[in-house]
Amino acid sequence: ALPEATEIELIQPVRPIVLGFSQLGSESEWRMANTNSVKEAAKEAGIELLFENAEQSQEKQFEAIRSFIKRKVDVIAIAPVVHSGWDDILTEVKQAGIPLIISDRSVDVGDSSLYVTHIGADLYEEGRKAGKYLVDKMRDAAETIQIVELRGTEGSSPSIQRGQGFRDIVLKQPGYKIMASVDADFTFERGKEVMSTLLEQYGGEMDVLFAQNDDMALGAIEAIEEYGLRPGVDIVIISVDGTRRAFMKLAEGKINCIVECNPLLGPNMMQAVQELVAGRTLPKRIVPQESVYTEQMAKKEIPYRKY
Ligand code: GYE
Repeated sequence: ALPEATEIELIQPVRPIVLGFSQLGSESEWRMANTNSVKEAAKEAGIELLFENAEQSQEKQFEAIRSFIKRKVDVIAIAPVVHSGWDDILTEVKQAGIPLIISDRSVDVGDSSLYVTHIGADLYEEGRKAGKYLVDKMRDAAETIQIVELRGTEGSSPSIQRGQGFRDIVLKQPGYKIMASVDADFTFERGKEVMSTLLEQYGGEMDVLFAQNDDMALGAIEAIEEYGLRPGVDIVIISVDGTRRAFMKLAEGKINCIVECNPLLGPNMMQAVQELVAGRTLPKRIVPQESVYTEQMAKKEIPYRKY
């Protein structure tokens, strides 16, 4: 016998949730881990993911978001390349009635109802943690401590907020001086290039390098070694992220401190997507757990690093 109408309905597959995700680029190992985490978590949750890589262009992110609106996705998520300039496009999303998740970096918008939730690390606190490590390490230093900073992408929230957090700790102390602060785009190549130039300029005068991510720190380590100085010894190095590769340098004593920033945001994002589709409300801010690691802790931690 033919099944009843209601039974036919029951065996129809449910339409999967569709998520459009505008990723800002692929500049660093952190970013690759973040992308993989989102892709894997979507697969696991049975969510259909439309993934667009904007290659560091806000304009490309606008295009991706507009294409998601056109395709009437259920939820949009963005990892915004820069901090400002989002009001108009997010208003378009809101008018289309699509809930929006901000992932990783924050946005500076006049109306916070333009997004539902922001899932990502406390980037300002990361800068403060880096500063606190330095102040503790240098507590017995007699002379002025000369710092160089490698900044990430210009105008990006991690660069602005890590830089601010770091300054809010170290510049409150007597005897700290930031002698140079230069953009190096969160990449290995630029980190190496900029550090070489700074070494030519300042030579052995610098005591500390604060690299706003691991890729730049790893590039800078090569530059320091080529220049004939010992990273981690002649120049104290503090970095942010906590990639496996950076942990190896931490274990070797070539990096002195890593402030962890967790890129594995995929599972949190998928959970948020499912809850939004189910009509639930979410907290405005979701922050993953993060630690600070020093040389002594590095070897023990390496086998557990997931990125
Ligand atoms: O620290 C860096 C990446 O936005 C927190 O972006 C992220 C940062 C991360 O390129 O490695």
